[in-house]
Amino acid sequence: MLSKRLIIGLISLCLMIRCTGGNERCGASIRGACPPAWSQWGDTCYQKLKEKLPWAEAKQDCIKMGSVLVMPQSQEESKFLQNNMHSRFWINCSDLHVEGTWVCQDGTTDVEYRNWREGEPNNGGGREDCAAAGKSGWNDVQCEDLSPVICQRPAPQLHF
Ligand SMILES: [Ca+2]
Ligand SMILES: [Ca+2]
Repeated sequence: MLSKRLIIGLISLCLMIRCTGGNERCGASIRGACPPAWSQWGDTCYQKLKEKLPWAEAKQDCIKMGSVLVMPQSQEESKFLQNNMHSRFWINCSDLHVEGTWVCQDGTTDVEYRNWREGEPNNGGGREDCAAAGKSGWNDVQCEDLSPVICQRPAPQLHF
């Protein structure tokens, strides 16, 4: 099973490389399978990191892996992540720049979806600026807290 996914991953990688640079044969494309160790939901691949990390480190570690910190954009996506990855995890959502103004981003694209738990965000103790998703919704917590990390990246594209 793993080797089959590896082969598919390699094929899609080769196709991706071959198709860069405006090759005319590569007009159409579809999303392929995720690389090994990544779980797929729709057009996105997800991976849970082994360690719990503070929020800023979580963001950095995802970037190092060629991905971004997860930012669920629907109830269905949140449910998939909770059932398959972890019940609680950091999301790419903070009010670090302007207190009370939450910036939630899929990479660098702003995301409108919100799923705050009742009574949150409450900026507890005056220093809760990073958001974590849990079973009953999101909560703002201290950015230095250690939480599980899920990284996301688009599924590789297959070109034809
Ligand atoms: Ca805050
Ligand atoms: Ca809170």
